[in-house]
Amino acid sequence: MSSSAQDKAKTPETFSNLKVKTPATNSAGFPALASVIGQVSKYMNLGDALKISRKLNQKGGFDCPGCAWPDPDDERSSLGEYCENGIKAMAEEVQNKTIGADFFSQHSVDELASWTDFEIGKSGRLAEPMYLPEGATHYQSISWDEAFNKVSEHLNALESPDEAVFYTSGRTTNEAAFLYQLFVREFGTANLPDCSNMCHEASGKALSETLGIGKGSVTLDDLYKAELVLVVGQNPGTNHPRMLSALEKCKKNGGKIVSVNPLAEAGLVRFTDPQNPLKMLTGGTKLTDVHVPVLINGDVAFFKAILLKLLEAEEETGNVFDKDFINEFTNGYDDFIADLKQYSFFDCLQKSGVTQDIFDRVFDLILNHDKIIICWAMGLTQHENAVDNIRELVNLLLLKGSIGKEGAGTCPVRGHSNVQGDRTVGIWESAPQKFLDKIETKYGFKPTTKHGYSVIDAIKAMFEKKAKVFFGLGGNFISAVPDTLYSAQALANCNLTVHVSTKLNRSHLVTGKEALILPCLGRAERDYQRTGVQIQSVENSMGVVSSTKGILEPCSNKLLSEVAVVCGLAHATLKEKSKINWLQYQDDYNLVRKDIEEVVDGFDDYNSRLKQPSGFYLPNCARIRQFHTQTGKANFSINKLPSRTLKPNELIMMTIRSHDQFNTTIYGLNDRYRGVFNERRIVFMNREDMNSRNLHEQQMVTIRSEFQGVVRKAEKFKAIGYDIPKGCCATYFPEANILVPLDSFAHTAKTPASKSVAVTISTN
Ligand SMILES: Nc1nc2c(c(=O)[nH]1)N[C@H]1C(S)=C(S)[C@@H](COP(=O)(O)OP(=O)(O)OC[C@H]3O[C@@H](n4cnc5c(=O)[nH]c(N)nc54)[C@H](O)[C@@H]3O)O[C@H]1N2
Ligand SMILES: Nc1nc2c(c(=O)[nH]1)N[C@H]1C(S)=C(S)[C@@H](COP(=O)(O)OP(=O)(O)OC[C@H]3O[C@@H](n4cnc5c(=O)[nH]c(N)nc54)[C@H](O)[C@@H]3O)O[C@H]1N2
Ligand SMILES: [Mo]
Repeated sequence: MSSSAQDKAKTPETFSNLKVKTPATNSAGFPALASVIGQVSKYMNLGDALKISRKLNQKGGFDCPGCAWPDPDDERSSLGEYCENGIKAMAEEVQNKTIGADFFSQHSVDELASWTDFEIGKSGRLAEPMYLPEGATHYQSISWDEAFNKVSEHLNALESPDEAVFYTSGRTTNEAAFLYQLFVREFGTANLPDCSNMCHEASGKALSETLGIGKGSVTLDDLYKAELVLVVGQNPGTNHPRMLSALEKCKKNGGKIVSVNPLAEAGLVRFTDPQNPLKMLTGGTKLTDVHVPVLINGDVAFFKAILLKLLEAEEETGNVFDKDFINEFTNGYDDFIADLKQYSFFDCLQKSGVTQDIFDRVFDLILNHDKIIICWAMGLTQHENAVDNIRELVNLLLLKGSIGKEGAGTCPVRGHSNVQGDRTVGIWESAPQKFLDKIETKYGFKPTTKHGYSVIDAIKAMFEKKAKVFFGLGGNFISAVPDTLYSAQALANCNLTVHVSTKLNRSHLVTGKEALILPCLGRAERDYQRTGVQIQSVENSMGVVSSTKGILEPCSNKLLSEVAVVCGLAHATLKEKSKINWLQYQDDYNLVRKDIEEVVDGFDDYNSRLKQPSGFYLPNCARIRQFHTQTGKANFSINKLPSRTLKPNELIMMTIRSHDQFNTTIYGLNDRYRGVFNERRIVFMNREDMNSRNLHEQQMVTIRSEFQGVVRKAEKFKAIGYDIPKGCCATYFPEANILVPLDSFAHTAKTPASKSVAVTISTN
């Protein structure tokens, strides 16, 4: 009998040879180069590796699929604006092995599901479309035409278009994303959940409400010029390595850096630029001036304590707040101050877990500087009160007038390389009416105004059989989403699950009754179409749109570009009902960009401006102190301290990334900076918490989370003593997703609260 969807969704509980060393205090440098060379030599051929390292993130080159950190506008390093994890991302994509019909006939779906994520990822690039018929044990090959027809049959057989779910991961380019949402809307639904729902949705919500734009306000140049940068809930040394060069530049210009994080992440302590040979020998730059080891979810408490002391200083001296800015540009100041006064400084400080001494040092820096930038990522967005976390930071910036001026502002650091662009061009389950109206005007059909499913809603709908077809444009849905076992059942309940992918992943193995894998070109590959080789475009974390062009030959001649997949699917599904000539777009992507220009604001002269070597900036109202909120001003907000209380034996757990992974893609088994080697099933614990539970180093434990009366269990994790605040612990994503309750999410944003899971840890 074949194993259940739930068994296949779980990461296998196998162990290698765990080694634990002292965590690093320096990032990049020689070990980073060694790691890159190791990765490249194992999985890529050398010619490709050299071509890639010269073109990665270069003007006229291709955009690194690693992260959304921007490239410098002016000079770029001759070695390539590469970083260790960028090269690892490429090595993963440009593997010299491919898999097709032979591979799938040798390995059943059950067998593949018993492999670790690391092994699954290393099997090679997907080389041809594959189909899993109902009841079959193995995938078999299928032609593209048949595959499109299968999807079309299922979609057209639904009682309502709302019974289909169309997921997007954030690597999809603007061109493919725009066409995809257009197809979905013409098909008749707004069920467009995306990885952003699990990522920066809370930032988008908080920033739209307070500043009138769901994106950050700063440019790279602002970062260089900031007097003070707060890096809150983010681990750039691993997840945005190129950000460290920008922070180094800021320091050289006299800027100060504070990190607010339960962990003293190595990348933020000291940085050795791998592109600077002299620095490699002299040991690099100390980056962080003050590290604040806040408790998990202690950020509102910490920043409220700062706000209270600022208010006290303002009341004494009258020169702390930027009153001109507050009067002219903001709304809600009096209510905000009245609310703030109800809180006690000592209570807030105590709840943040930060000592008075560290508090004082950070407070002095904030008090004495006006050009402040706050950067943040998942440490703030993946909590139930995530929107409050971010609004409280905005309150601080507003008091200091640190918005819309040089060297100051908001900097939510995005994850996937085009997650921001996908939203800009319409991947949005609750798109604004203005956008829908423009679609109607341009194409002559009326898009539904009903809001579609976000990720969490989509999982529930599939579980309840209200949604019956799942289509994923990129990503690895089952491993990325919370509540693995529930979500596995949700996918298994579907009639059809389809994934457009570059690489095999667990989502191909946890299927509906039937399943399809549609293999597509990766970023690095040349995209040949009827009018020649196509370029595409992406938007980085700071709102710069630039081109990306593949340079390697495709790894198989049976791959389609994502644009071609969407066009083929739309053509097959909508047929003569469609108002759109779908196939023209795949011949010439300039036509897609012309349409985007007509429908989305800010893309004037898209095709010609895309030829500019560094791309172009999209308009950003907050950057110029225009606040497109309901009040027309920047809004102060009132945020409560989180009210959650833990039971006496509970710890609060965050699920984080190791240094050797890109989300659910596992590059290797090491987390070098944190000193962990050869293993991922570990839980980082405070040593006192280990002692009080009688746990010794590397003891095998079971982790349980209890939420609304339901207990979830993850077995076989090894406990490791680590410098993490008492009461807090950490595990890796995706191994621990089984513990994240589906119903624990950010209020109003629905971002799963995967950084605050209440757990117990025991030996049985
Ligand atoms: N190499 C590599 N690069 C990546 C990715 C990858 O997996 N690998 N993923 C990409 C994606 S999609 C994203 S979204 C980003 C993610 O980038 P990050 O957000 O940096 O990734 P996480 O590992 O989730 O780290 C969150 C950090 O927040 C801290 N933290 C957790 N809880 C709290 C809290 O309550 N308060 C505070 N102040 N800090 C907290 C953790 O200690 C950790 O340092 O990176 C992108 N870039
Ligand atoms: N517990 C916990 N859960 C989390 C998080 C967490 O911190 N903790 N982080 C969340 C976050 S921030 C995010 S963004 C999500 C990520 O969720 P996803 O975006 O769904 O996951 P990824 O692992 O990035 O997807 C990897 C897969 O994408 C495919 N792929 C790679 N490149 C391409 C391409 O160019 N085109 C296509 N079509 N496919 C491609 C490959 O097949 C690969 O297996 O996970 C979320 N889940
Ligand atoms: Mo993300």
